[in-house]
Amino acid sequence: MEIKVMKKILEHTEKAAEELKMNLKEKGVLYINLMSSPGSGKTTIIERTVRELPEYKIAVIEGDIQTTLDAERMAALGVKTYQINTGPFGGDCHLEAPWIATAIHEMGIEDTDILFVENIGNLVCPAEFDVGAHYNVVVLSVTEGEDKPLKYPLAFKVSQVTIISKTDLLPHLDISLEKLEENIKNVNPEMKIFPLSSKTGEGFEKWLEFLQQSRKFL
Ligand SMILES: Nc1nc2c(ncn2[C@@H]2O[C@H](COP(=O)(O)OP(=O)(O)O)[C@@H](O)[C@H]2O)c(=O)[nH]1
Ligand SMILES: [Mg+2]
Repeated sequence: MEIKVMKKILEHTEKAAEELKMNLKEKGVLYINLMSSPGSGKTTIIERTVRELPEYKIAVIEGDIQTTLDAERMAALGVKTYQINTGPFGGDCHLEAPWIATAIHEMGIEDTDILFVENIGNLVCPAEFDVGAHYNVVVLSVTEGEDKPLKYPLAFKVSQVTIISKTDLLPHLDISLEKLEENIKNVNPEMKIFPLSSKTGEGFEKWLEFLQQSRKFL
């Protein structure tokens, strides 16, 4: 009996993910799910992307356990935004497709070109739940060390893109970018990797080009 209930919930979540993927594609909305540990630079990447792509209508769903701080950063840019807080209902460390579907329904997605979901900050739980994104993007900052793709492989296995963020800090660190990229490729040989800095804009154009091409050929 218990097993039946669990299966039902999982089926519901998987169905919602599939529907989101399909519906947003039909509507011409590129759907990107950003995952990373807290502080890797997800919100800052979205902020710079919004500024650099003024011709695109961008919507953002923010996932956090508490606070509307990230949604406030988005609202300050005039971006359509919606905050999901999991704190009031158990403090989940990930977002699920049905909640995103509800957020989309409530905020409205008409005339949107790109939807970013900023998942809850950690490299473990979000990777376990398919939210139906067209691309899962894992963000890893250079301060986190070369070994993280090996220690948290699932996030890298379920993602198609890795952003290596904060490259402006490289001169202050001992990390080897080469070794980091090698570790990522060992976990996922197909991974597209974009090293960039949201602060200086170095490497950012390749990420923007990826978004533009993905939106065009959705
Ligand atoms: N030096 C540097 N700092 C950055 C960069 N991107 C983000 N940060 C800083 O890293 C901290 C966390 O960034 P945030 O975008 O809030 O991370 P999030 O928790 O993943 O959304 C903030 O203090 C940012 O200013 C970057 O490219 N270079
Ligand atoms: Mg954030």
